[in-house]
Amino acid sequence: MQRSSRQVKLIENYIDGKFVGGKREFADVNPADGSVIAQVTEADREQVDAAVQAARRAIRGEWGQLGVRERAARLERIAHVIESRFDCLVSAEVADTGKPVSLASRLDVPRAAANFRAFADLIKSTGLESFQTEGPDGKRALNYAVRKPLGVVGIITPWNLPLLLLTWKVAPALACGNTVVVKPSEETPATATLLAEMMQQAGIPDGVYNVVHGFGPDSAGEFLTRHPDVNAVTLTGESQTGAAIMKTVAASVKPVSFELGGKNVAIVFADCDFDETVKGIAEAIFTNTGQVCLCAERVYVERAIFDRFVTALKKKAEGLIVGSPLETNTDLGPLISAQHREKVLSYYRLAREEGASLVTGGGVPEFGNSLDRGFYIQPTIYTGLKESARCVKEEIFGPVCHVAPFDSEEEAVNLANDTKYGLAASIWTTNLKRGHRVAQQMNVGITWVNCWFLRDLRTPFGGVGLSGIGREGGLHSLNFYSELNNICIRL
Ligand code: NAD
Ligand code: 6OD
Repeated sequence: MQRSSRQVKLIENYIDGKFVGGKREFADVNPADGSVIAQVTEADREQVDAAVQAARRAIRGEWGQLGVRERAARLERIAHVIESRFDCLVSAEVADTGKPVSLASRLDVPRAAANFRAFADLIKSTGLESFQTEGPDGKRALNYAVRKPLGVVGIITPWNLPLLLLTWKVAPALACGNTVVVKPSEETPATATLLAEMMQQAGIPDGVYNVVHGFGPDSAGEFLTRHPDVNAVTLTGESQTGAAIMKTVAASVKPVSFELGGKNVAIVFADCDFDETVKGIAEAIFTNTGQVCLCAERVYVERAIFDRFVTALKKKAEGLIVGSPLETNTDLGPLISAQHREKVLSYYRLAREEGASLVTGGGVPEFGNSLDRGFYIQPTIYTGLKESARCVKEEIFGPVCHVAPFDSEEEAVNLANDTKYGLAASIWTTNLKRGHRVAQQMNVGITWVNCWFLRDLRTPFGGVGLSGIGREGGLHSLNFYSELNNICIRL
């Protein structure tokens, strides 16, 4: 519940079907103007334990007895409740993240409902493999597998697409019959908490969905991942957070799924559909103020069109409206926090030190009103950096890219793959043979050709290298969120 009898709202933990306060609180800040939206209760070790124990009990209760059809029906009900409270979720997401209301309405909230529907459909329709086996004695046996829940799943999520990324994990976890304890980002606690109310409305039994608020190390995140009764951990976040959690869970050998950072590439060939490509690349760089793990921060353009392309991209960037997330024509809201803006600005300074030429942006916009208290930043384009520059190698996670020319397909592939990350790539060409050929050489989990962030929830999603471990999406999610028990019967 979000109590509002005090000066600001209180966002509480949700444990065993009840909203519970605690000893310590922290502020939830609106990035659009720096105002405090709410105080948030930080879960201590005992509360995280209470959430995990509630989740354990819930598996043994009504939830654990439900058949697949009824579980799927409950997921569909959650999707329905999300849609019925669409505006409330949009407002909460916009206030927490500063993302434009148009983006939250188009992407975040519809995807939350779609996540539940997709996994409700999938769990109903997915079969499992079976084999007729001939033993050494010539006698036959039948092998078949059954899917069982893992148990209690710890779900840790970031601030950039809070509800979308939370439901992306909660939906398949519940579809497989697990119970969950979720730890949303400390920057964006609101929609995970609203979802708790929606779980109640949808008839999800107490203890199946629990929310603990707080930070990572020595706080709710670490207490959850370290808990011996948590059977699996799934994280979306920074690569170094994945490394820290991996250490924490190593002793108990818990399964992990990690969706981590990226330094994504876009490759533009001279034969691309020029206008469509400029539009598509601008989206790939600037959507959500560059705070999407899939955003392109490295753009390689075939030399024949390099100057024309940079000029067109500059024009596009300069036409973007940076402003209040509440205005329907705003393209870019603020960054998530003052601290994150300082990090992105430090890269803007570093780019200059590393010898970049600034094409556009590079600073902070001035509004002359209350928005100056928000964490806004200019969309920024650089050229001229060496490939070894830190700005070309490190994830910045802001509305910024570096554009560089290439002379051959082979060179473009080598440049694209010269990174420790490996999340997403996009390739822009009207030569589809080339599109397939180059796509298949990308060392990433997801490659788009002539599009970006076009999602089908049944497809594998994840990264290689520093970008993650494992794949979620469709059957891959079902396989992560369940244990397969193979049964062999002598016939
Ligand atoms: P973050 O790693 O700082 O935080 C993510 C979550 O992990 C938060 O809830 C945080 O409290 C928690 N956490 C941090 N340290 C922890 C620890 N030691 N133990 C347990 N929990 C801990 O990430 P962020 O800043 O919130 O999000 C931005 C990052 O997420 C970027 O690197 C971005 O690329 C990545 N991301 C990846 C994907 C993907 O699908 N691959 C999607 C979105 C964001
Ligand atoms: O679309 C998705 O399923 C997904 N996981 C998107 C991740 C976006 C990263 O910020």
